[in-house]
Amino acid sequence: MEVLLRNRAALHTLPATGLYPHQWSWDSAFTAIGLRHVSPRRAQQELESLLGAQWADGRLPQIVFDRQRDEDYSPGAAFWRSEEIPGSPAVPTAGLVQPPVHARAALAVHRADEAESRRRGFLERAHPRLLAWHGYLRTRRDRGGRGLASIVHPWESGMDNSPAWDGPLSRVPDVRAGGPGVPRPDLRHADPSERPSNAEYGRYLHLAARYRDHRCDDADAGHEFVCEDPAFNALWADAELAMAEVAAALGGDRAPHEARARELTAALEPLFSPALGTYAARDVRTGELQRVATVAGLLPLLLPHLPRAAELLATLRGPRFRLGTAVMVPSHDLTAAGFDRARYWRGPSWSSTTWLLVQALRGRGAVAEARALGAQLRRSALQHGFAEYVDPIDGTPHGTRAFTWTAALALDLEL
Ligand code: 9WN
Repeated sequence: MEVLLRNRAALHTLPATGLYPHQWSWDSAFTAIGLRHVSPRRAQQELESLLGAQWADGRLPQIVFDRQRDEDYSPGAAFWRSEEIPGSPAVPTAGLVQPPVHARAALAVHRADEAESRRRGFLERAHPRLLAWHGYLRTRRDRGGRGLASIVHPWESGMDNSPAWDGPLSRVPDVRAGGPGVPRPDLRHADPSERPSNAEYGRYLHLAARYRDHRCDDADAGHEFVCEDPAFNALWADAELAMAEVAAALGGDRAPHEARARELTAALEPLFSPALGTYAARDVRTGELQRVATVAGLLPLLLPHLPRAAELLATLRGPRFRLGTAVMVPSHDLTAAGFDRARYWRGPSWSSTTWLLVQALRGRGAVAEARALGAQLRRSALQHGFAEYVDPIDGTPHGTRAFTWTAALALDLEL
């Protein structure tokens, strides 16, 4: 609660003061899920401020920038120059997106106080924007032509340096080649051994610059990074199920959203890897499935009609992820050679993915495991000052502290 107040800025909440001085897309959704218990109105405003930065094509941006803090994070507003791109909103934003968890958050916020939501017309105003957001994914991001959304940058997965991106990223030029180093204001606030490397940043910046230089129009056939991410698409399918509830609450038709969720669930099927026992990311440019088990490949467990639920549960409980015996669920396969217990998305456990797995376990009737994992997340959050991520084996905290979504999701699990 204190963390949520401390990180508050205008109508939204910063992921963390210092390291992340702007508004992030999926962070705001997770923040709203916690905030609704404290102030349903503030939770509505958290989402409304993000929805207010929607582009004309429907995309919800990865970051909404505070111009006053442009020196404090890279790449910022001066890099993206979104105001020069047709269809961008009045506020400066990044052109990329993040996972579509917003409809699920909007539904939770509405249900927290339906009278307040109706009084402010929250759901009526959010509904067309959420429809347009999902419409953007459907019409502009099906780069593989198989009914799934593609991401065009690792940042869009929300799991930036996940080993799932090592293969596709190896084919991306590094902006550092022959040029100056990359700006790393993040390293003023974080230990370099816990952040993505300069080699990764060189490629991240190349991809972001190329996307920007093509006016973020999703029509660049030569873009070097185009991937289907199982988590991004599972979260979209889950968001369609939330949209069915939103539509019903507004007296509309839930059926098209339920059908869409079923289609997305079926479209995920070719991403299942029997060898890994998880879904895996597909590089759309080469057609290859990435042979790495990450927590992203477990998130389809959120979907009720998933044909692979039994296999995913077995993997989650098995040696790769050790649900119940590791302190927390890791972001990467514990048995993999590249598993790194401290570096960002290459091993540590995050509260966002842990919270999502708690929801998935609950949805599948694994109530005791859901309760135990949720309790562990809360204990760890309180004990370590709401750390950004923790060592999944011994619980050592890493990254920044007073991290907003850790506080928000721990609060949600308490109530
Ligand atoms: C780039 C804000 C964001 C999260 C992401 C997390 C991290 C940014 C960064 O921080 O990414 O978007 O600078 O590393 O990976 O999930 O939304 O908390």
